[in-house]
Amino acid sequence: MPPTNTPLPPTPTNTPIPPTPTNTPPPPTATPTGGAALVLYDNAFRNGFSDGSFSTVSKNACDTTTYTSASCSYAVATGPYGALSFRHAGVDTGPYARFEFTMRPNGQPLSNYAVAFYSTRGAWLGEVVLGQSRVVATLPNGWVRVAVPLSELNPGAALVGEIDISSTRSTQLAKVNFDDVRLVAP
Ligand SMILES: [Ca+2]
Repeated sequence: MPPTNTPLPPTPTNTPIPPTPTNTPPPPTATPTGGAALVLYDNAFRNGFSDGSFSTVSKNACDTTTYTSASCSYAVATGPYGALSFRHAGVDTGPYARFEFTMRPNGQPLSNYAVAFYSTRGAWLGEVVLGQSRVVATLPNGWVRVAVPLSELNPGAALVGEIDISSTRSTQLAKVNFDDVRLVAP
């Protein structure tokens, strides 16, 4: 009877040497997120926003004669209840605390204008008529910076499809300029 080959015991494999831990760099220091912003307009529409302005008498999407950031701003003269309107497929405003922009009202009261947010389905989310209390900075050359908390414009944090800076008047208004339109984090 032929001897049966007894199986060789398995050769122990060398267990791999654990890799020498390399010095991992310390995690980067967390920088405050204050001021993080989503720009809707600066010299052009940005970050997926497009121009849906309506009831305008004249407009210039890049007026180089005045601005708060080079090289231009948005100039618009509205007809009855006209608006500079920002359209988007759907913006989550959750990360942001306020909607702000610079404006050159050209001698008109800010109460001639209101800000309104609408959902992607066109549902009204919130509206604020502007006024001096909304001015957070007075800038050179007749410009002001205006800010409105999103708690007043989109309290339910719905996806936003339209943001209007609209005339509250049934009459034609003088030309105004807007620049640096953005959503800003706390
Ligand atoms: Ca600009």
